[in-house]
Amino acid sequence: MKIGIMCYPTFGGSGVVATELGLELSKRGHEIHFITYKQPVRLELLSNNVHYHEVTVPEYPLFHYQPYELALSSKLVDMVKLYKIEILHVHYAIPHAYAGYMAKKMLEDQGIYLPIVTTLHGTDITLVGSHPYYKPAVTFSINKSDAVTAVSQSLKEDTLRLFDIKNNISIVPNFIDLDKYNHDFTNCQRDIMANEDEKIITHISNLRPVKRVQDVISIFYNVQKVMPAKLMLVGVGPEREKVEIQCQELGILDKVIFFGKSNEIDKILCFSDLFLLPSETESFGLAALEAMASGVPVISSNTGGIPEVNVQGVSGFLSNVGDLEDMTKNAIHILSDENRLATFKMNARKEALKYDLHKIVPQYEAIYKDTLDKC
Ligand code: GMT
Repeated sequence: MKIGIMCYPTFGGSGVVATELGLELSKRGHEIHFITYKQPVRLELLSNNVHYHEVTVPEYPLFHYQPYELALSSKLVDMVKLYKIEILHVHYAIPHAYAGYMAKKMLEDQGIYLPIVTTLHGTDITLVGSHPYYKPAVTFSINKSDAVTAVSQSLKEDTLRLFDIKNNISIVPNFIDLDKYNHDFTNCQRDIMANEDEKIITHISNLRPVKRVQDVISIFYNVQKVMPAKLMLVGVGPEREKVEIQCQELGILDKVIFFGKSNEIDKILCFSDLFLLPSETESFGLAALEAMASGVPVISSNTGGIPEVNVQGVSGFLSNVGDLEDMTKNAIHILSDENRLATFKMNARKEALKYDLHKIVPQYEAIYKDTLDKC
């Protein structure tokens, strides 16, 4: 199939999923066309089957807001005609599902039918999409998609609760390339980051308020009072300055390593002992799955789709949002006993196997085929 993929090119979960999906589909013989404003961060272009089409928005002083959706749908129309793209998969409803629909209508005018598969990822529904300013457009574009998927049962339920949806929503969970995280743990270069007796705790996110990064610092602060430990904080975002000040005030700045953006997540996870994800809301928690695939147990909140990924008492523990006492207790429980830690590490990896990309990507292929057959 010739498949167009529209996504955010950044480090965010939806962009990562879209990119990994496109790359795997290309390995399975499909021709993939990424259409977005910057080359996606995890995109490897050294493949015959992968193309990247950049959307540029010329600045014009009249516009207070530059019309990205217009440029996106125009680019899409051109690329569909040029490369004979058969189906479009949009990741993150805003504004991709809307721009896709506009392109579809323009193409229809020229006798070309372009079916659209929309994948909902989380904040496009729970935080941003349900805002009254966007809701009518988001509802419309979900209902006008030829197929709709959500990354968890929880996100499907949120979508049906928050929007008036007439379309069926299939659940296709996020997935992981297990080979990427299949470490030889003797080679992790752990000694670069910490002393032998220190436990390594990690958090990876876009450091937005929804991630509750201050809770990460508080949990780490409590843990390092009981045992030697270091915190790896990966990602950039608006909470960074606040948490730096928090670390300074708590006197733990020397124990926290701020990585910023990183393309070496697999290496960082390789030497991690525990992953923290205390988010306010999380439709899936791809970062937790990446940690589990690396054999890193997860201490998380029990919100949204996280309980579908992190299994209580098996791959880690879940607590109510903001229950720092419980999260600290659970973290210490896992880290304080080497045998227990080893069991949790093994279980985490085992749970992650359920999300092997070889099991999940064919589900998307089946949806594309089904959608094309119906046209
Ligand atoms: O985590 C974020 O804030 C980024 C956001 C995105 O769309 O890029 O992530 C959402 O999609 C991910 C991939 O499907 C999910 O794993 C995340 O749970 C989800 N984030 C939230 O729901 C907050």
